[in-house]
Amino acid sequence: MRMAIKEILTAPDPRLREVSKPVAEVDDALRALMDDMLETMYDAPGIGLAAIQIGVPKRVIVMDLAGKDEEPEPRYFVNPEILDPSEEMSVYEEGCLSVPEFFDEVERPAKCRVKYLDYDGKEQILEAEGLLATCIQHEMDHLEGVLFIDHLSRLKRDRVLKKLKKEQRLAAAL
Ligand code: GNR
Ligand code: NI
Repeated sequence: MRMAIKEILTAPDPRLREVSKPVAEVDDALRALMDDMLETMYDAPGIGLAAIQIGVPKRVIVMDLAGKDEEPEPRYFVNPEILDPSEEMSVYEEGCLSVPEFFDEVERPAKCRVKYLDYDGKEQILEAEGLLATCIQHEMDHLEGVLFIDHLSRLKRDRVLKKLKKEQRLAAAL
């Protein structure tokens, strides 16, 4: 399997605000996209990646929550849907590869179920809690054009976006 590391888009790139489209079929071309996404995510490194983060507006997510001394545990989610989010909430310190070098706490449902198609196009339902539940919801947000900073106060969000814009301006001037 030939894989490629793709460029990860960073805020405020308008493509990150697109709503991603459902996938019609899990075929070899889609599996090649998922392979590239996984390699890009490992290279970054990150624990999850939505296709729109490499500029592809399809409802596809990859994830691996294994620690660095553990066996890799790649997960693939096509057309994911969240079912039964818990009333119980939990708070995690989140980061995002599309919002580099910024971390803050976000509150989300502590548990949920996810219905999706796997790497082979087979329907699956997964019970998620802890970091897995948080990460899936973070990635689902990307499919709707939402970033974790959208869950913060306007003041914090604007401050982060302003800093990123300035950094991009300086980088472009090199
Ligand atoms: O690598 C990532 N770490 C992370 C930490 C806490 C909550 C969510 C995440 S996802 C993030 C990678 C990313 O930006 N996925 O969209
Ligand atoms: Ni993200």
